[in-house]
Amino acid sequence: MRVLFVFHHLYMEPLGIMYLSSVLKQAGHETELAVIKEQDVVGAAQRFRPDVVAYSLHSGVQQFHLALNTRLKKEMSFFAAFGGPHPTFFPEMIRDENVDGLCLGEGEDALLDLVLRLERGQPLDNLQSWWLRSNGEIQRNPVAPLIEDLNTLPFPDRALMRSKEHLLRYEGQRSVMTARGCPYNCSYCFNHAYAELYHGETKRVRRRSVDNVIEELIELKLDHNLRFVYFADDTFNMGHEWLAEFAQKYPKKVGVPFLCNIRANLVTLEQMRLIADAGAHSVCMGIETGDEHLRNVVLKRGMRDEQIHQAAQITHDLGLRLFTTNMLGIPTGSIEHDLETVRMNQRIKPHATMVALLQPYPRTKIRDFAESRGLLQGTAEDIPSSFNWVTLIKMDTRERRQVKNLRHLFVFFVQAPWLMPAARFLVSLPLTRLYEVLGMVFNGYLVNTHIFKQATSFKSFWRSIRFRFKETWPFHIK
Ligand code: B12
Ligand code: SF4
Repeated sequence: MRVLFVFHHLYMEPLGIMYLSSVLKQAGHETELAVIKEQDVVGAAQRFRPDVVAYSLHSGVQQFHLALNTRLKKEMSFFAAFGGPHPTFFPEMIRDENVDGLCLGEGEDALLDLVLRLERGQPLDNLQSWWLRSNGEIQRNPVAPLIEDLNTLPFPDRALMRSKEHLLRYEGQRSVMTARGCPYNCSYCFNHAYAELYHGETKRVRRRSVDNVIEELIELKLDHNLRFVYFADDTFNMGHEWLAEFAQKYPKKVGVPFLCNIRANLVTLEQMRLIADAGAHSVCMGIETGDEHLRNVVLKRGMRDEQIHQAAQITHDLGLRLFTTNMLGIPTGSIEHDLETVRMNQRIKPHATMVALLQPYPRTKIRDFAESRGLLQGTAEDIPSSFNWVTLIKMDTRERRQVKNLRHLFVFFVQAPWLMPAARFLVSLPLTRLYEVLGMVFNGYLVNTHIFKQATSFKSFWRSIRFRFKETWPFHIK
């Protein structure tokens, strides 16, 4: 069978579809990838003649995917399969009459089962994890259990990306996941909703063995121009024994600098030393908000100010680069709370920051919270493709301008605290577009050079700026 994956926009390697592609190829099927923002997807599909078109999407890009699918359906006949975070948390999208089926949750076994049934011409009854449309009826099947042993999975299909390398943001960087899942329940994140979907039946966090991870990395080192690794695990700093073994093997067998995500409340000097000894170059730590009440009561982060300060201090002491993630426009918060987030970053001195406006994604607790307080506007269909600029949290015009401006100026206030006395004035000016460009250029520079260890060349700088701008371009069918 021929399966065409469709993805909206490349930035880092899309590990989800790369895993799906590997599983299909292992079973003898053919796969291809078409990227909406870069390619004529209709032409690519006409050339490849897929039996299945597999769309992978997050919330915000669904309308475009549905329109593209309708267009493709007019040109050729295929099974239209949808999966990824949006269909998982908003399966109501099956109402679109051109969606043949959508997969909730993990997709490896589910997609393989579907393709096998289609190949054999068997009926699609009781296909676990799928909502299917047949003869105008919707069949809703329960999710299959999560894959317990991740070592049984083949490595992600890097060959799928071979002709698309130039579309990724960073040259020589590979994404790798050592684990799936996170034990925390932050109200804005998909993890608690995922646990509900699986009714707590499978272990929430599953981690590959160190040897299995190292084997993948050795392959990457041999076959690809591996210069930097991004461990995309939700929370990397878990499991002392695992980290100790990793710290012992990674430097000898791989020895390439990496970035990983950490949670401040789990940080200890001993554990961070293991991560540093393994060869980490940078760590990404979620601050989200400088206000402890908002952080713990509204966002359910379970993390005190003191823990954040200590974790940052340890990171600096070990010579690691610190990257923080932050959110503005949190429901029931105000510009004062957002300025507190700036102040916290000033105190802990990150090398670069990432700032987004809080986006209440479908099935998240923060969405219910915002709705119950009358702070939600629009529906799941109104979510924009990126949460960095537009949010469905209700604000008046003045507040919205302040929050957007602060988002763009955040990096300047953090790196140059002497600007703070002018902060309230600067964020009130109608200069959003100018701030956006300035912030994008300055923060892009800091992220590239400090966090992802890219050369300070004009080429690498231009490549990343081009990506940031491209993310904001509207979709169109070529
Ligand atoms: C790494 C990451 C990124 C990276 C790279 C994303 C990429 N292009 O791959 C970066 C930092 C660029 C990023 C950006 C964004 N991300 Co992101 N990201 C993640 C993260 C942490 C890991 C993704 C991953 O590789 N997962 C591992 C793979 C194995 O899982 P998967 O992708 O879900 O795929 C599995 C299933 O979903 C399913 N599946 C997927 N597609 C399909 C298709 C079919 C047909 C089938 C059958 C099954 C199927 O099978 C796969 C294998 O089991 C996830 C959280 C998470 N842990 O998943 C958030 C997450 C996906 N991101 C999210 C968001 C919102 C974004 C942004 C929109 C944020 C923004 N800046 O505006 C952007 C999107 C920009 C873009 N162009 O992609 C949300 C999505 C929420 C939602 N309801 O849609 C998530 C869930 C985090 C969260 N907030 O809860 N992200
Ligand atoms: S710690 Fe990170 S990945 Fe885990 S639930 Fe919270 S936001 Fe999600």
